[in-house]
Amino acid sequence: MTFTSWPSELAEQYRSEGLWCAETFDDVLTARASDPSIADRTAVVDVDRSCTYRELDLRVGRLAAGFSALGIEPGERVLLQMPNAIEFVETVFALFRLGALPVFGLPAHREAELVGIARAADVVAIVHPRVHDRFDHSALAQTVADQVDTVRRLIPIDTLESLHTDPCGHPRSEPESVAFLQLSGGSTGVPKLIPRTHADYLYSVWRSNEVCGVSGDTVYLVVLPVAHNFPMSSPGILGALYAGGTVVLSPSPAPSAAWPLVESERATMVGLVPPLARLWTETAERGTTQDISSLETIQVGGARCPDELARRIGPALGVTLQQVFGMAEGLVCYTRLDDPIDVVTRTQGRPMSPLDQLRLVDDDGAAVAEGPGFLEVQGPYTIRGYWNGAAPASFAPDGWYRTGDVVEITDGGDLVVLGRGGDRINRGGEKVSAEQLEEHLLEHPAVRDVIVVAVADEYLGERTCAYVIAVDSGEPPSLPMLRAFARDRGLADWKLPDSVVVVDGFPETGVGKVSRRRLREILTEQNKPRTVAADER
Ligand code: OOB
Repeated sequence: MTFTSWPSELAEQYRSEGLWCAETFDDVLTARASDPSIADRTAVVDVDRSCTYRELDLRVGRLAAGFSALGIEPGERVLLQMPNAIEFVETVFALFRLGALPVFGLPAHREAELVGIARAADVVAIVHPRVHDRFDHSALAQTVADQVDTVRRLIPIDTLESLHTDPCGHPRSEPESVAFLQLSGGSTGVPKLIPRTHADYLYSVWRSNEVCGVSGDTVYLVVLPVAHNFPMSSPGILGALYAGGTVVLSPSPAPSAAWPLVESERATMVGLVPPLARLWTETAERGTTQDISSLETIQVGGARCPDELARRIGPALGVTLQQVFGMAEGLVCYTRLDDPIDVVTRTQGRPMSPLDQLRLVDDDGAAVAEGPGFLEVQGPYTIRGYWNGAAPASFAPDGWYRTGDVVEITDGGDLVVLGRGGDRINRGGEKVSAEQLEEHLLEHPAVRDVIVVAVADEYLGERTCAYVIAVDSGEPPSLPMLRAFARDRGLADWKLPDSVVVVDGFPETGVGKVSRRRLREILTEQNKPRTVAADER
């Protein structure tokens, strides 16, 4: 079983109430490109070029035919590792047209992640840059292909143009079939791939547009990695394209790169993670000559936005702040654009759909009347299982998704995200699995045992700290040593430990063997009042 569908009564309700429609992403592009009032508007802009809806549609047709000529079949999976540029949008829509499934890797992923993803999804091809940010992605793609038998084709981005050929017919995808695979943040061993259908994802896109006020006049700027669920669909590039607006792709989130694009393209909306929101706010507070007055809404999500920062964003940047608490598995909560300032600065908003159902449970899964509690959810765009049934414990026996987030719900129905139980560290929006990092560090010859926990960080919110018990002899493990080791094992940079503390032993609880999870909790608790030194920066 690759995909777990919704219970039939719920699916029927979502259809009959008009949430799931008989439309695919390819239908949307075709419709916009053949609408005379939209066809010649700019659909996508990057630093090199731009294209209209009509041009995008034509190029997508030619690329889809090219992928087909390469032997890529409907239903097959293609791993994308693509930076923020127009080719990403063209490739995704070409795969939709063909009925093949994009799998959304990130440019920062390295061998450990990509091999895991390629295997779990049985990908047949990888689309990759040759070199990006001084890193050799061709060599990386080749390493992945050497280890994963299903990979038949490596497609460097600069060869996409040469694949273009005369469009040919492709069978239309079923609206309720899987459109693509997203990645779950902080995956361990086998990556958790998230199958999203056209119908469920399109609903989340158009409902996001309603909540976020997206229209044909919206110019949506992408500064986060475009393949991430937040800039993809909340309301993201798909929202802007659905509405007939314009997508602007910035290669970097730094004000020095992104603000000139805001000025030249008159961008109206952007999604940021909290550390970036802080950087943008501080840069604006110091004063800028760049004209960013076209910006109307700044969304902040991916990690908890500190209240103090939330209060400064609007005044500093002359925008309305919208907090977004979402997950690639589904549920997205937004503060509303007309919410009182208190709600906008102190909460992470409320579910976008009236048919989202939330419940709070305790450690044992029992319902708690009053929060805080672990959030569980089911709804019209929240998955019921990972691809191939991976990590079944992430779903309750009745199919609700266990988010792992500890939240409180205010009297007004807004969520306040308090943190997570367990093993995931949220490094300014980038998720790190403590378990995965521990597995890698345990392979180091100088490490006898290790527990990875989150420690508070002023800028990132959280960062990683590895508590290490060293082997008896030899040089004790140091931070540079362990970072280099983890990097060589193919971990993405953001997952390398930020600090290391060598300890003689782990806390005793007096009840015999303690689980790694419990140890993480104890060490996290011990950590709270002080910050750990030994930082590389
Ligand atoms: C977004 O998606 P993912 O899949 O990378 O991460 C989801 C997790 C949530 O379960 C939560 O732990 C954390 O990220 N998170 C937040 C948050 N937004 C996400 N924690 C506190 N406050 C927030 N505002 O991160 C994502 C997907 C769609 C839209 C926005 C973010």
